[in-house]
Amino acid sequence: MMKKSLLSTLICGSLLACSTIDNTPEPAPYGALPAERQLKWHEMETYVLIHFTPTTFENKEWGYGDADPSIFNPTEFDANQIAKAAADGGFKGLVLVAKHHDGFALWPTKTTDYNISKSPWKNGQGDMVKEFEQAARKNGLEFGIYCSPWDRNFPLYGTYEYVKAYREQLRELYTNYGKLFITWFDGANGGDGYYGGAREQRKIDNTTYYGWDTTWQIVRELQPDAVIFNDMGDVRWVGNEEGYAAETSWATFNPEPLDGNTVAAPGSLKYWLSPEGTRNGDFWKPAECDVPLRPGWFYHPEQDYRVKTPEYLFDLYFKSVGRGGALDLGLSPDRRGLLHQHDVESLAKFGELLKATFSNNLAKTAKLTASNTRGGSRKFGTANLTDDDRYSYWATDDSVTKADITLTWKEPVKFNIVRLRENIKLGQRIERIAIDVKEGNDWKEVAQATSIGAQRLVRLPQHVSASELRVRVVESPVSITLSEIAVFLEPEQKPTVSYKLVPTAGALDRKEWEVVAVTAESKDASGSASNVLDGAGVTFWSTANAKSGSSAAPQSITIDMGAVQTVKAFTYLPRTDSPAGLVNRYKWEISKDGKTWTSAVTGEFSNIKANPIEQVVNLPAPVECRYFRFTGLSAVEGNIITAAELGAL
Ligand code: FUL
Repeated sequence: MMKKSLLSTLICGSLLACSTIDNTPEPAPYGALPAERQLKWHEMETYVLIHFTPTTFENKEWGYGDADPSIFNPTEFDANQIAKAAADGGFKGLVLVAKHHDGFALWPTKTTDYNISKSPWKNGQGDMVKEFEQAARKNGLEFGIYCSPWDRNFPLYGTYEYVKAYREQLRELYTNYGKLFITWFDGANGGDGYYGGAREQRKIDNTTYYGWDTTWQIVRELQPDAVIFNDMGDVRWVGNEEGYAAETSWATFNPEPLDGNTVAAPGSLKYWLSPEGTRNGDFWKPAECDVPLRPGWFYHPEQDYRVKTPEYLFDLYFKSVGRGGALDLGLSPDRRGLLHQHDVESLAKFGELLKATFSNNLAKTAKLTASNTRGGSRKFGTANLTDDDRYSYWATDDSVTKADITLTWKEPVKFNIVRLRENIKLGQRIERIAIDVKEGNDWKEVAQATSIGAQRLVRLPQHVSASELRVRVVESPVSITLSEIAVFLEPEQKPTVSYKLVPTAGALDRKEWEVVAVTAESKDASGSASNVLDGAGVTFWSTANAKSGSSAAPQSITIDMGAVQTVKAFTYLPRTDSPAGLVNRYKWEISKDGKTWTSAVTGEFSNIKANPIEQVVNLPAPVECRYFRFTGLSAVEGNIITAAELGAL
């Protein structure tokens, strides 16, 4: 060290360039750090996830694995229309579900006959993975692949033979479709399926069955730059399918096994810790916030009017990307093989909103002053905060863990968004910040935020006009290394309209309806059967009983609609506060007189645990009835039955 500084003094004495030599050392990194592939993933921020398989043609969310490949015949399929709509929405990547739980491969794989070559599409000569890859690249999008570990078609699912075939599928996918930015591994696993005609339930131990360490070596070997989406991989599931992280959301995360288990595994960990992550956790595992543009991941014609609005998507952007995660938006081509016009329009307007908001960074016209700059050095000066480089940064001295930056404009500016980024190559350091604006001679605090990391968007509820703005780092365990302060004005703040406010088209009026029988109901009013008709959504019928013992599935509830009606579909709204008692297998029976009953429909509510949205069950043909009896045959958890609302269309 001594020698080095002596040397620089000597050089300084003799050369004019001495003022550019700056020996101020970089701060030491803090905690778990992101890998290069994770840095690239953070920079992307948003991408889409496409579900399109025979399941689309069955109007289901999870194919059972028994659909005849002949139904997969999209007559107007155009990957470019889909990729372009995503690009217009400002998305940076496209992830294709190359194989979903139904086991149908969208590429001509050698590992199973249940694949695209058996479909009439392009006379069995097509490769849909290739078409999506090419369309993505043509539209400037990175490409990624989801290949479901669970396979409800494969005859030998549950044995090692399947694991071998699955690994081979990954090899094919990671070899033939260029560079991937993400490999997506779902947590849903095991259960009922066709399995080559066995039609049975197969349980696997998801902590050991897939041999993830060996399986993921294939990603590292063939796609070293791709992140692995999975709680045990590089990017964690945020723990819900509604697209938001917690208000405080750390990029570091320690997956914890469920009580009674010794190891955490995909689909079997304390996922309720995922929205927030783990402060000072051992692994850099930022959150991916996945959410479909419509209620379901697959296309259903009855959801054509339930497409999320551009304003709703914009709000989700703040709750995902703005909390240091990424937004993964599900798109579902319809049976033509195109995105519905409503989806295209919503994406385009969302893209316009992003552009109109984030293209003019007002911080670039401000003068920035820092209360402390590391070593008084330019290298760590405030100019780094507005240069659009995520890794050049303003830093403080090691002893300084509280500091502020003031932005001053010659004239007052109007804004409502402040974007902050840390140089995450040095870890997630800052604990908490506050934002003040100058009113007259006084500072007024307008916001506080935690967990800055790769990106934190602070969105003020109202436009603010000020010529001075201050960002105060209130708490940090180590010196501060902030790479960006940006300030934006959201053009027009519209109320966030949720698709959830749009009632399901054709819902029958329930004013005259009455619960006339129930096999069991909770003794507490909170679990009363009448809750299924109260329209509240949050209250529910439950067969759980703390005192007298719960009543196990199956359980039924009978409703009198007051008069004979024509019904074309029944609806079940699940509770959303807990997975206990969420029905996954159901039966609906109907009657005209309440005495003679016939079966109307039986089936499965797929994916209800991860995505507890209203389930619409279309009947094979419209029926005339006055009474219906709903039976919850089994539940995803808890062996009780619950229902928040029951209805009919
Ligand atoms: C879930 C799956 O079970 C859904 O079907 C969907 O693919 C979603 C993205 O992940 O867990």
